[in-house]
Amino acid sequence: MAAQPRTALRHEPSADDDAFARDVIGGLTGRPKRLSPKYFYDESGARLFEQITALPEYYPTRCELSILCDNAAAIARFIPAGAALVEFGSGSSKKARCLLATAPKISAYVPVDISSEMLAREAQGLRRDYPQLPVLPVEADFTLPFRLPAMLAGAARAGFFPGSTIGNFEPHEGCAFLRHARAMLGSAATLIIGVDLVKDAAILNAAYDDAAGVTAKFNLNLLTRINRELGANFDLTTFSHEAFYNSERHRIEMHLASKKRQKVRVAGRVIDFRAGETIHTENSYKYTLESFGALARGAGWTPAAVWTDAKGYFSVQALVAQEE
Ligand code: AVI
Repeated sequence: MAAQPRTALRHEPSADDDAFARDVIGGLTGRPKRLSPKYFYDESGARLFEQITALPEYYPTRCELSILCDNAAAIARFIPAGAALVEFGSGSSKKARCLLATAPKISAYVPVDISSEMLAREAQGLRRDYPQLPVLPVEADFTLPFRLPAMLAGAARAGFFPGSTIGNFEPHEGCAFLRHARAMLGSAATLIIGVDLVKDAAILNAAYDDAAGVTAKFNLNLLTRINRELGANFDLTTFSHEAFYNSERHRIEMHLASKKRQKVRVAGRVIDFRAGETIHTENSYKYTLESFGALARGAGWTPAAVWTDAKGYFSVQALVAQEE
């Protein structure tokens, strides 16, 4: 399941809590132990992720913004005239603004996000800055099927999926997401997507294990969240952040490693850790232009154009829907 950077809602007990408890217990009693990266983004996690995007070592956000701004006119040419722009996991809509500023033919902007607070705040700002543009927010988990506003019936649609969030999906899940986006956007659609690229391992390792320790805090915050929401007793000083590039699987792996043999209570269960045992918390897949092209083709899209930064670290790609 992909991570979804977002602003968290105030915590109130809900059916989601049961799902969280079930997922955490299932993940910690499995072998190897794992937790879904979607749980990184409580209020503190969302704040820490914002800090990560500004770190000197974390190149993806800076590279993608500069690609979008430097090539906005060329990218906008792939958005069909009169199309609605649907952004999956819109967050602050900062990146979409590059496109909105240069693509006057967009008929509506449809930010899709799980956080209603974030959606309401950003929609207000966008309506102020683009008074002619209908902004139609949709509160939804974009990884699951959801309905587009009825107003869009019959309109051409272009998707926007920046941030290389596709990299947090397992490749088969990424393929399923691209298929679902293709079905939702229709046969005349374009998808503008940010994809992080394979590169020197030292650059990747630094991006996910920064000198200031912000990514370590982001990773460890998952244990703080489990302590708070599931009454667990993780001692954070006994776990360490590990991040490394797995060159065989083309992915950064993040783990939390237990520094000693210990028992931890979680939601009424006792979980045993061996010294050095890890909880696998995230994968961030990196693609080549060829490997991502193959994934896209297999999901019903044809790669039509690619833009990269000068160092070739990151790509923004235009995909067009294949004929049925
Ligand atoms: C949200 N996602 C694309 C980030 C990434 O680079 O995989 C999440 C992240 N994890 C650690 N640093 C950033």
